[in-house]
Amino acid sequence: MNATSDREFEALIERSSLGSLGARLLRARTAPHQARRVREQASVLRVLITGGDGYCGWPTSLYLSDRGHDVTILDDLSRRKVDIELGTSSLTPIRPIGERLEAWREVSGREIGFVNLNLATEYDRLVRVLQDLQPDAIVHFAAQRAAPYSMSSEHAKRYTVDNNVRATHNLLVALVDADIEAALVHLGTMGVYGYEWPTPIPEGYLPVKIETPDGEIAREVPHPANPGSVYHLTKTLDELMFAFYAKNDGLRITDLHQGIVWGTQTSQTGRDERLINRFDYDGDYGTVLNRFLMQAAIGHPLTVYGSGGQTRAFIHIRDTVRCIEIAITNPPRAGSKPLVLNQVTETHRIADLAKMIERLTGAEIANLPNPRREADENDLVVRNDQFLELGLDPTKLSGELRDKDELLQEIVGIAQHYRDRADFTKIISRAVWRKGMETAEDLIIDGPDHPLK
Ligand code: USQ
Repeated sequence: MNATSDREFEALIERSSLGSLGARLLRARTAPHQARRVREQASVLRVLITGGDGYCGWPTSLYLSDRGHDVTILDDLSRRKVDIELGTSSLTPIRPIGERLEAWREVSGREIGFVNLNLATEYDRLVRVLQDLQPDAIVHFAAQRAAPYSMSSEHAKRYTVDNNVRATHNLLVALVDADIEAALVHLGTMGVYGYEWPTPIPEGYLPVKIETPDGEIAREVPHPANPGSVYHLTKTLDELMFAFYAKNDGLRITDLHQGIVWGTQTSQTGRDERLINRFDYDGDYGTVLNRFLMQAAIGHPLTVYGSGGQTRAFIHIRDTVRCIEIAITNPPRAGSKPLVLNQVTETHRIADLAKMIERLTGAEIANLPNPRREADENDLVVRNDQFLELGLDPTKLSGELRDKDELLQEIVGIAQHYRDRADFTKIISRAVWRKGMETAEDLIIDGPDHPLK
């Protein structure tokens, strides 16, 4: 069969709108590599999303499905199990994965496939899934992603390394084993660079000059890795594995060095309450800006660690999902080194974010002992030219005041709506970077006398 004939091409588009049914038909009738070329021309990709039940993975799965891609989620639902371990849960009521997918089918008319699989331990099944699915792109979110959790105990340190490193390595080996040419897009982190660098942080690679007996030579080397937690350490180990498999096996890999994500809803997750995204506010998994907005919503002081002079990179969840589509549709060529894109849109000092929310909501600010080992003050300037050149139009806090307030108020509103679900004893982080470091006491004890109850 001529895979690129007009008839086949039109038939592909027709089938792809049928979601996974169309994908199955296509698989049955076309050789995998021919089929991939046809789909790439149609810009309709078959995408496997590992970790597609999580905070970034779920909205990305819906966004890509909404954009016409044929999406399958692969997830072991471990994020839900960690909630049980920690005795906490998302502030927003997230539905079981089966209900989420059924709701999406009802709302959009599109199907998303689901495979319950642990990447770190179920290698043989993984190979079979890849052979069966023949994905064009794989978005690899699946990881234990909380820095405080990764530092909270010996168990958590070992779990984070065992789980994250084995998952990534198994995926790389399986891609080679199953002879899959898919573009692999990995959710890495800005934290691999550390947060201090004397010039703007480049995108993955650093030009260097080396003195040799024959004179100076110029090279480009991977940016020095400088992880600040066991979780961030796993992402630096991922980088080395990517460099090796790109060089040795020609895998096409994009590593996204993402900043701190904020926000909850995208236009897809907002369509039905059963599609709502996670909202983590607890001391381990809640990230700083979402935590501050939730704290403001329930009348809790904003938990600034130390002076708040830490500067970090940020991105809104709506930009995350857009960046992923840009990345899967612009992969590097086989034989290239991994493409690194800094997935950030702006940087802010933590104290400035707290002041911004104080002005907006009247919340109090509490400067608490910092449970982490990190610089009290740092400057951070990050290059993100590649995403801007590829068409990203960022959603920024540093934009017009009105837009900024609307974005922040939307999240405060969601947190207020679900505030009865909050467990006030889970807000203060108990994870410390070294034994003996101080943590704060609970600032507000929930109970019948609390003014918001
Ligand atoms: N912080 C506070 N108060 C809080 C929580 C955090 O002052 O209540 C401070 C922390 O000390 C830190 C900064 O805010 O200086 C960021 O902390 P975070 O918990 O928001 O983010 P982090 O632990 O760095 O990790 C998060 C995600 C991780 C991702 C990373 C991107 O959990 O998966 O990789 O952001 S980045 O930070 O750019 O490395």
